[in-house]
Amino acid sequence: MSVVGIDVGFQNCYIAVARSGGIETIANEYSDRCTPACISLASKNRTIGNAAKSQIITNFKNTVHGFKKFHGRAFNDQFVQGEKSKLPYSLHKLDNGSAGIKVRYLNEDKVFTIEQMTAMLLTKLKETSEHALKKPVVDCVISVPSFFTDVERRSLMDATQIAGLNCLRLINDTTAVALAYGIYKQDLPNPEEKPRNVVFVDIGHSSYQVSIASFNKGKLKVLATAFDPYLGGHNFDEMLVEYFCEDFKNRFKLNVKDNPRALLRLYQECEKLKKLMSANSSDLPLNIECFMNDIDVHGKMNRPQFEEMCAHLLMRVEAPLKSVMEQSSNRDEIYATEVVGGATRIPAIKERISKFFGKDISTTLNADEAVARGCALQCAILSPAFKVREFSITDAVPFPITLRWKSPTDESVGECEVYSKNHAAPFSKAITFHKKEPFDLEAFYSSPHELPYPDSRIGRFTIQNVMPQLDGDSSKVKVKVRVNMHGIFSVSSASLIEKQKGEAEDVQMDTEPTVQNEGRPEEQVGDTDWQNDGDKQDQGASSSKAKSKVKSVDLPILANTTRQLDRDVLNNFVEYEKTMIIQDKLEKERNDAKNAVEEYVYDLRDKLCGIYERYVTEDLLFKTLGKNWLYEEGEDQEKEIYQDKLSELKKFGEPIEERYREHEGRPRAFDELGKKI
Ligand code: ATP
Ligand code: K
Ligand code: MG
Repeated sequence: MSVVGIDVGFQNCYIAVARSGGIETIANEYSDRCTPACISLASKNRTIGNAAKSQIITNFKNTVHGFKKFHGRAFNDQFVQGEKSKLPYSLHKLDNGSAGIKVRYLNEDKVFTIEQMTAMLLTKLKETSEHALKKPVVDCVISVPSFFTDVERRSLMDATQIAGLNCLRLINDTTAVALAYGIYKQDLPNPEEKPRNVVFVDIGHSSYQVSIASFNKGKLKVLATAFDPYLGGHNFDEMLVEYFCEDFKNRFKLNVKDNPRALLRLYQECEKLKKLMSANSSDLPLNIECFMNDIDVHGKMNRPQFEEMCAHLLMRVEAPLKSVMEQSSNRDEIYATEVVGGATRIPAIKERISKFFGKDISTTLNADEAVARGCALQCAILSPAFKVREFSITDAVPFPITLRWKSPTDESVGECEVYSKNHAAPFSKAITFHKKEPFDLEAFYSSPHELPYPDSRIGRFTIQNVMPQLDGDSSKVKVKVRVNMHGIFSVSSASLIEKQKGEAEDVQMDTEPTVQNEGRPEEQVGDTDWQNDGDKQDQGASSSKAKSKVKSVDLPILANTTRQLDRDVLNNFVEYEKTMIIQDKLEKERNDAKNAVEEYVYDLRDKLCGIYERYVTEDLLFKTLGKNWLYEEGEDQEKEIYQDKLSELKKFGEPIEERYREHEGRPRAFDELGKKI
């Protein structure tokens, strides 16, 4: 079983794996531990990660990046519409209303769903980890922003399935960081002692997350979370880009915004400049050669000026910190503030955070890799194949969840907040209803105004096959709901408790439903959403009512969750991803075959003019190869053609090589012989 943790960032992805020596982050084929969240589609294949990033400008319409926050979003969503005009590639409205991405792939116009795009990225990360571990990778833990709602989480889970991964847990970014922080700490307070409270801050390229967690030996509990989903390093790049667009318009009469390529280049240069400013407070140059209309542009910027124009962004650093402290009652007892995420390297951001807490911030964790490491640690904990220190993780529900019930005939409607804000998660609850007929449960987020998502509905769950008792009374229906390991809400099971003849009446009419905490669901590997744990229900029911024999019958549940991908559609995507993987593999083999010809030709040409010179009378190579075969007819051929060409060339080259070897070997053989005699 593989033990892999993946941080799927808006801009940067990291992979950590568990090996016998511990957790380590691994590098891709470019010896880079960061894999850009970037996919480039082309006429013969797709490239993903570093190779795709280098296509951002040259193949801008078909090079897709910055799509993570479109998960679970409708095309008409305000956020999507707002971003749309800023993207170099096109968004497209899918039949189900979701936002898709339109690109040119294999010489055809093609629309991919966001799930498919993330799956492509995951395929790449899977391959990188398989290469490092030298075995197939299926099981993994993946990070997710703590503010992602159910729809977004389900969408990400679908992406993992398309990529052929079995995601054991979607873990919140800051919770993964908390785990990476706590698990190695030897000096955590004992279970009965006052816990140690630590604030975790992660500011990435697209968003800002904060959490406060309390630690005791062997456990961590997230007390509260807060966020600004729309504040990250990207906003700071944008300010610089705006500034230079204006500057270049004035000084060079250039309209950068009309030229997507130039704009993308400017973004890249501004990001570099932003990073340089983190280490330098003096004037720094920005020079781009042949920027637009063959004009070289140059400008400059310094840190104070940058901070001034980003003042409105910097002002937003405080709110989530304030919120997280207000939500937890331990505001005076913060042991440390640990910061991660690339954007926390901006000095003014660091200053704001430490000013808020009135003390220095800690940077003991690796700002780029802590999330991935935490994911790998969580995977190791969940894996039966790996021995790790016992460590229990209790996360918090970010948005309160309400359940509303109604029957099709009777008018009675009721509702109850089943998960309050910061309620422990994962967590199961049993709710008892008294019903005579099937009924609907509607789950939704209780406070839409604090939701960073436009739709507060989670889903409708119909409890089917409910019937009255033989005597006409309402039946007792026990419904189990839970927030699972991924932070996703579900109605996990329902059962009808049948009253046995002649038994004491314990079902009352018109009683209010009762909610009972069941606590932590077992952290089982491969925890499926809709599995029916009816057996456990049976036991629970009979043990709690020892004297009256009750029989319970499992009831089917019809789940209709918001924006859920159809199973058939998902299966098609799984197959299509496999097809694309094969296509990429074939294209790679074709290219390798072409490169082999090229390499052989160059090598032989070199030698024909050098060491082989006296073994050939005429330049046969050109006869064999044709003058510029590789650049003309041989420019774009099937793999087999290249392989044939290589054999043909070798038939010509190898005898020459042999003659050369034979000749070169001869004097030495005599020498040796001579010595012996
Ligand atoms: P998200 O967490 O929002 O999904 P991410 O995980 O991909 O995004 P990170 O890798 O944590 O993001 O951070 C990337 C951001 O950090 C980029 O905006 C990058 O420019 C910025 N960054 C990295 N190094 C520095 C630096 N030295 N100074 C300023 N900004 C930096
Ligand atoms: K990251
Ligand atoms: Mg991140």
